[in-house]
Amino acid sequence: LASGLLATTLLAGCSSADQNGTTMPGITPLPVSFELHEGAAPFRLTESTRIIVEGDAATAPELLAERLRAATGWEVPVVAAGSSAGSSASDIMIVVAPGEAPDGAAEGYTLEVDSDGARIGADTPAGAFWGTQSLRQLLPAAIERADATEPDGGWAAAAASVTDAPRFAYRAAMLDVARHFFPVEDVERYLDQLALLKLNVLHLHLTDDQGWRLEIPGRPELTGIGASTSVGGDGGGFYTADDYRRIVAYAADRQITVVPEIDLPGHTNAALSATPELNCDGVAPAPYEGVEVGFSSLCASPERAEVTDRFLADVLGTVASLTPGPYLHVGGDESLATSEADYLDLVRRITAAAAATGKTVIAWHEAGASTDLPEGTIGQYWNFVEPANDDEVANAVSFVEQGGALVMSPADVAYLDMKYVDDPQTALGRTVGLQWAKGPTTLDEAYAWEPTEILPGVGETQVLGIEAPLWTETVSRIEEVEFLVFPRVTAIAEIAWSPRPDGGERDHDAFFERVARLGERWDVLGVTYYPVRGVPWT
Ligand code: TNX
Repeated sequence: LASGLLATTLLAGCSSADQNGTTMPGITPLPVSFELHEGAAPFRLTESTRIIVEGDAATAPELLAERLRAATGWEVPVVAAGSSAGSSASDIMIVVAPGEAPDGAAEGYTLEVDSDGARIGADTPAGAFWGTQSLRQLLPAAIERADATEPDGGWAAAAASVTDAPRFAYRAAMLDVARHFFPVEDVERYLDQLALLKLNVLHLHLTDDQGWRLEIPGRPELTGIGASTSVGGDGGGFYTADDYRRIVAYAADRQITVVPEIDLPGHTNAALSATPELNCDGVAPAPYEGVEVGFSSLCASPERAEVTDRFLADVLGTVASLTPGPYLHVGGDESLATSEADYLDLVRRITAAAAATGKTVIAWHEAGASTDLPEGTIGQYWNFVEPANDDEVANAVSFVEQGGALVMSPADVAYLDMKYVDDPQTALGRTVGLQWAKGPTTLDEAYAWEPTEILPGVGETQVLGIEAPLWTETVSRIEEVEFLVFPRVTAIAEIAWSPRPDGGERDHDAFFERVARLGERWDVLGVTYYPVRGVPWT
């Protein structure tokens, strides 16, 4: 750790270019330890570079090879260790074996880069994959290209030693595909960019008042009329079971777990409009294309119990069976159309149906009002860094009291759909985002909070992780999603991955410097981002 702090200090003090004109590298999120061997000869990719694999590194070697091949035009074969003569100075070794990761950390890795070669060591394929993402960030931004053009200075990576492992196990971004629908290709593009930041969870908000986005066998009406709308009449859409499987597989290849959310019992107008018998009065409401919240609910009445419970079992059973990951998110937020007693009854039945699938249940923190949560249910806190009132705190802490933990998403710092200061226009010529939390959110604010200091009794071991949600009431195209997400999601990724700084103070200048380095990569990748003030963009 000491060497990591040293390197951080060195990086912070440096201008972004050294005397050869090459850009000082940075790795985001900041590793536990990152030591640049200044003055030492760099590692260089050459026409004969190979990726040599020992142990099971899953997709990490091939995905790295694809990137290097596209950028360099070279062959970059992936070979098994021992199948050829020893490694040479331009090779990349990836070793997955017990004892390789620091302290045996499940997602940890070591990375050694110098003129004798590059080597990644990890205990798991996940660790190996995160190691390749760090190596990628040590190479010039041109490594993100696909036109085989060597940059000035060649394909060099500064000599460095990295020892790294994440602080939190759950490092998430959420995409709301209900208010506006985003096709599989958009989600894959999003996953690519999350992987670069070592985020390992994609929470998909699959249903809301404005749309139902996942095919459920035997219930075609849900993806019929239920998927026909979105906010503002921008058209509908949904994922077939195969589409969803493609997303899950693409994510898994990048060590990302998909957490599906079916938002219940509120935020259900799409389901109610498609299924008359779910309504207390048996009458389906019209589809909804506005942006109000809190007006819809499943029916708690005993006369609807059978049909409602069958719906819950069908839907949650299907989603669970399509999802290899351990989690199932059942919403629970903003159920303002039910009495407290009805809400508690519905939450009990919903979470029980979800737990019956064998998954670990996740719910927005309001659901902590229930004392009947299945053992280990995870709460997602979305109130503010300074909680607005005692109820928000009590509901959130209730998950811990019932044997669970929390994912922290305080809206005033982690909500990516909050506006930027200056309210800039997107390429489509409109301003986007909301400001109900605490007004616009700056990159500084997104970076300047500590997840273990928000709720009493919710410290390091009760925080499962951090999530940055992106609600899509105001954005309909993936470019606009990216505009809101980048660069602010980097702050969330770093709080989730990097060690809590000594003394608690984060180094904003050094962080902004590294965000500028990411900006060079996003430029090459064609990722849309808003060049916020304060970052030394180049
Ligand atoms: C609150 S956060 C909501 C969403 C909105 C979002 C907009 C939460 C659990 N519910 O329904 O889309 O605010 O920022």
